[in-house]
Amino acid sequence: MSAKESSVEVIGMPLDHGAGRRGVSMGPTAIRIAGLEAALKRAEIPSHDGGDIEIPIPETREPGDPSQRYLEVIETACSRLCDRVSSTLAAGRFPLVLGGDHSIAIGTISGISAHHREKGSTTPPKVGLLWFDAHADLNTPDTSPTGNIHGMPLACLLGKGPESLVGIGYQGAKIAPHRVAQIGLRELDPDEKRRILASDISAYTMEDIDRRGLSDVVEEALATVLEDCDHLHVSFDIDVIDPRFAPGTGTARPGGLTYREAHMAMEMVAKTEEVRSFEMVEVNPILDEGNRTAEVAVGIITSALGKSILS
Ligand SMILES: [Mn+2]
Repeated sequence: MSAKESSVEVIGMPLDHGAGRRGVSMGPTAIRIAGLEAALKRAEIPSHDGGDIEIPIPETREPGDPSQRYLEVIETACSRLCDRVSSTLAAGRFPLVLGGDHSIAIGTISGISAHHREKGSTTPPKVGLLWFDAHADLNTPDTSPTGNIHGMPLACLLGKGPESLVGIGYQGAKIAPHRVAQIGLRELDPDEKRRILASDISAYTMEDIDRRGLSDVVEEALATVLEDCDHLHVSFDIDVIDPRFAPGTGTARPGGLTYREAHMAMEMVAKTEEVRSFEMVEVNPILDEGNRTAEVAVGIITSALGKSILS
């Protein structure tokens, strides 16, 4: 079942408490204004916009512990998202989550995992994850240089991090490291490097992509995550794309994927017809030029959900 066959449920997650810079809470609006609904319609992908998850504004809250800033707000918001994602899947629909900063992946993937755990044979369930990102997002409060939780979601999902976040959906790891492939890495903290090397995560840096070519890397990553897999999720941090093409993001870093490379990767992902959910994160219209980063995001989403150039 691909996005074309099942109806897409758009879920806005305007959360920016996990990021160091404000404004990514306007990502869902920017992506809608960039024409998401019309683009899905043109690609003949049936969709329904379910609106946004309710989130308090940061001005009404204190950040709290500086090593895990805004933990409570993020926990509450991600628990709500978790419920929405699992009920969307239970209804046989395709969750398309619009962030928001990358901490929202804790909610999205916990929801996917909780849904499959109810009927699956393994814990964590057989959820494959493709993580497109310049960063590994594998920090924990004791290693994070900033205390910003958007640098920690993958660690939380693997079972390491603040207990309240590891406990969303159910207590414990939501995904197995050998079912995770990270693509586009180019800015890692020393502890993150050690964590990747000591784990079963498949990690592809920009150097790997430069040397081997992106299609080779994506093909290998897909083969890894699709092996004995019940659900493939794609988490797409817009900062994986080079800032020449997608400048509107809080942690922009030169040396990323080109516009065409990002599309080719999504086209390869779509061709598998195995993707069951997708999230787009870190689009920040305050840092953008016009709304061009959100426009790029719309193109990426429609490619991933099955719009090909000739078919
Ligand atoms: Mn990220």
